[in-house]
Amino acid sequence: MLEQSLVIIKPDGVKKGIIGEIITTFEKRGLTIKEMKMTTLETDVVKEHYAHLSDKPFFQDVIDFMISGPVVCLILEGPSGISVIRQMVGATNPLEAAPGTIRANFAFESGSNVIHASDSVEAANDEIKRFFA
Ligand code: IDP
Ligand code: MG
Repeated sequence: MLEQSLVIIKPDGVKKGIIGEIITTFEKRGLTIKEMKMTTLETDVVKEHYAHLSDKPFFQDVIDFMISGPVVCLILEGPSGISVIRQMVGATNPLEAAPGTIRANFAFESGSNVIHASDSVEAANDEIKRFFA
């Protein structure tokens, strides 16, 4: 089943100069880029996107981080796209991410873990509307 995922290359990924490398990783796997844009996110959009973390002590840090610089938003599509892309991204904590995943390759900290990817088809539908309205 073809599935779409909303992927965000976070401000740390953009600052590190690895936009191309991350996109190449997805392209080489065979995923299709349906949409792509560079933008700086607004606080309200990030608050909505990370509403499931609103009771966490690090919530404000996550918001501040996500608006700290430009990001690249993509809609990627492929067979079983949600789980394939989440596997390629790796665990939230890069220290626990499997070797070879994007977070294991490019990050050390949960707070700056380079990339977001939707965790379900339902979330992807909401997130695609949120970031590509
Ligand atoms: P995910 O990005 O792997 O789906 P979520 O639990 O949805 O992980 O959390 C969203 C984002 O919030 C993470 O990517 C990470 O940047 C940040 N985050 C999650 N847990 C922590 C934490 O324990 N400390 C700092 N930041 C965190
Ligand atoms: Mg998540």
